[in-house]
Amino acid sequence: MSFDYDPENIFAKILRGEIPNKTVFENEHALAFEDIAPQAPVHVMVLPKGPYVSLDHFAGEASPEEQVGFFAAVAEVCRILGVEEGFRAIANARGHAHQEVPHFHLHILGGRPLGPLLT
Ligand code: D5M
Repeated sequence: MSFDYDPENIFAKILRGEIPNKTVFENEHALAFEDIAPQAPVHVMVLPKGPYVSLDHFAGEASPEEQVGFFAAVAEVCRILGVEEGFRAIANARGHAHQEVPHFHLHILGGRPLGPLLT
């Protein structure tokens, strides 16, 4: 599988500061911000700063430092969000999963009972 990153995707523009966002957390590895159309009381995107299209791209090609840094940021975001009672992390990839933005991101959803995971 080859991955072709589009540097003009909307999350790339957010990372470059060209589009505003409601930041929850940022460090050298990751940015987390509120989803523009939240589907739960807590709905935050967490994305690595590197140019990765999808979870399989990130997991296959990001360095160990980028991967550890990203998942450490996810843990910090969960702490900030206060989702002790539970949350769901979703990564959509490509057409069958309706990925809208081709920069890898995790949706963190919570703040209420979410019900069973449906396909
Ligand atoms: O979902 C992409 C998600 O990104 C979707 O829930 C809307 C959100 N989105 C799109 N544009 C913005 C901006 N500008 N700010 C915040 N959130 C945004 P996926 O289908 O996983 O690619």
